[in-house]
Formats: sequence, C-alpha cells, structure tokens
Amino acid sequence: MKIYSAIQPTGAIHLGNYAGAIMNWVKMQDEGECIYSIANYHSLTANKDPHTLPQRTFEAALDLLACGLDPQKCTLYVQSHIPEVTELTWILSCCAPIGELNRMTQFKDKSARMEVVNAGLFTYPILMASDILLFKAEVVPVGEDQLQHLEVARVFARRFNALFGETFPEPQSRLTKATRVMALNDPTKKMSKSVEGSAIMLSDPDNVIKKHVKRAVTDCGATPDGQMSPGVANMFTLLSVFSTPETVAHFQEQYQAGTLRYGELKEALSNDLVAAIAPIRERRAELAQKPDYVKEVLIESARKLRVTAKATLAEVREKTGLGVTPEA
Ligand code: AQP
Repeated sequence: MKIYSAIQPTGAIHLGNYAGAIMNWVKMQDEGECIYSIANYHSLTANKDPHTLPQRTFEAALDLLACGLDPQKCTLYVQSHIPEVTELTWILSCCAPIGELNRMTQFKDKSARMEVVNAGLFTYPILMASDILLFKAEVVPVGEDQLQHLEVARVFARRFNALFGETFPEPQSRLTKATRVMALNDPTKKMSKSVEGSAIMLSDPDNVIKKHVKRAVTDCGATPDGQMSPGVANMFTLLSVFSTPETVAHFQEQYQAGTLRYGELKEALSNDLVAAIAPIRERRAELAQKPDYVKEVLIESARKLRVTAKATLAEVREKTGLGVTPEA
C-alpha cells in the first residue's frame, strides 16, 4: 500500500496537526510505503517571506522527526525538491472542473480573511492532488478539514483516467479519532497555526500546555438537549487520544451522572498531554543539534523520490500526447 500526506511549513506544528494527522503518519509507517512532504509550494499561498521559509521548512522537518517519523521506514521530503509536481499540476488543472474548485470551503474561509486573494489559493487542491497522484498513493492520512480536497483529488484522477486511460488510483482518506481538534480558547473554531492563540504547539513547555488547558472554554451557551457543549466535547476528544480508556470511561460516567467537575477533567487532560508532548519536545531539541543529519534526510529522500516522479511524468506525457522532453 502506498501512503502519502503533507503539512505546510506555515508555523510550528500543533496538537491539532498531531492528533488529527501526524499520529497516523507515524502509525502507518508499519503498514506500507509512506511518503511524507513538507508542502512549501502550498505555503506560498499564505506566507511569502523568503527569509523565514527555509527555517520554517527545517523546523517542520524537526517537528516531524521528533513526532516519530523514522527515515528508515518512510520518506520525508521537501515539496519543492520534486519540481515535477508543478508540471503535473498544470496537466491536471486542464482536467479539473472549475465547478469543483468553486465548492471548496477552505478556499472560501481563507480567502475571506485575505485582502488580495491569489490564484494559488484557488488551485491549491490541484497541487495537493498532483502530490498524491505523482506517487500513485492509495491512502492519505489527513484531518477532517482536508477531506473535501481529497474528494476532488479523486474526481481529478477519475477524469484523467477517463480521458487518457487508467493511470492513477483514487486515493482514500485515513482519519484518527480526533478528526477535528478545536481551539481550546474558542471551541467553535478549528485549532489552527494561523489563528493567533488557538493552538498548543508541540514545542510548548509544560507550563504553557497546562495554562492552555486550564483556560479551556467549557461553557459556550445553551446546547441542544443531550448534546455536550463544544468545549467539553473537544476535551473528551483529546482525552480519547491521549488518556487511558479507564480515564475516559471515568469522566464519561461522571458526565452522564451530572457530577463532572471540569477542574478534574482539565487536570487529567493536561497531565496526559504533557506526558505525550514532553518527549517530542525533548527529541526535537536533540535533533536541532544535528542540522546536517536532518538536511541529509530531506535531500536523500528527494533523490530517491525523483526517480518515481519522473517515471510518472513520462507516463503522463506519453498518454496525453505531450511526448518526450528532448535532452538538454
Ligand atoms: N485542528 C485540526 N484538527 C485535526 N487535524 C488538523 N489538521 C490541521 N488542523 C487540524 C491536519 O493537519 C494536517 C496538516 O495541516 P496543514 O498545515 O497542511 O494545513 P491546515 O489544515 O491549513 O493546518 P492549519 O494549522 O489550519 O494551518 P494554517 O493555519 O496555516 O492553515 C492536515 O492533514 C490537516 O487536516
């Protein structure tokens, strides 16, 4: 089985990225051939600072390796090291119905927060589909917010296959138990790198993690009968990932009985989050001392993957009639 996923180097990796996607990246290393990318082309849709991009890209690699990606078991590369993907993006964009792109809720949300909306943000799902299809990946571990993009990746693959013959598998998603981690300070919004103060970063020290949980919003006003308030539901989601089944059952029983004390729930959750995040932070600090090793992992991966990328493009060029590129 071929597995593919990516993360943008738009800021430090947070608990939502980790619980929603990266935990599965790590787990799936034992299930198939895993290819993971630091999506720096994608990040240009938002952040265009050439001075910080190399450092942000490096830091994303540190975060991912510290989370448990093992270069012996997976391939971790920087998206722009495989420029073939941009050619596939153009070809796929000619097969991508514009009506599909017009439906994308992430485009609607993000463009509403921008003064000048760039075309890259609109065609973002085509680049994402190209990344996946370039390696003919079958499974893509992502958070819920990426499901719509994955759905259109399948549409683009189907359309290409119908026009030019069977070439690409239709990639399927793989979700964790925490498909959508909400901001602790505003559980009506997704925990996100670009929403100031909404995220617990994997690099945060213990006291900062504890402070975030302590201040987590529990009361969001009236909820429909029998429904947990979003803030409490969010804490239960995190508990289901980071705590033991006994702890979850204990607090669920209290919730049902109406005796749940939020202070106790927060205390247990923050202890379990600290226990999960502290070792990642420590591994990250160790890896930061070995920048040459980290850079070599990325370069070696790109060297290896470019062979597959070129082979897929040669097949695509032949099937579409673009033909062979003359040697320089
Ligand atoms: N809050 C979340 N809950 C569950 N999964 C999440 N993911 C992101 N936020 C949550 C998943 O993490 C992976 C990498 O995300 P990304 O950085 O490529 O893009 P994003 O979804 O745009 O992440 P952010 O934090 O919201 O970044 P900004 O603010 O820069 O846009 C994806 O699989 C995503 O589903």
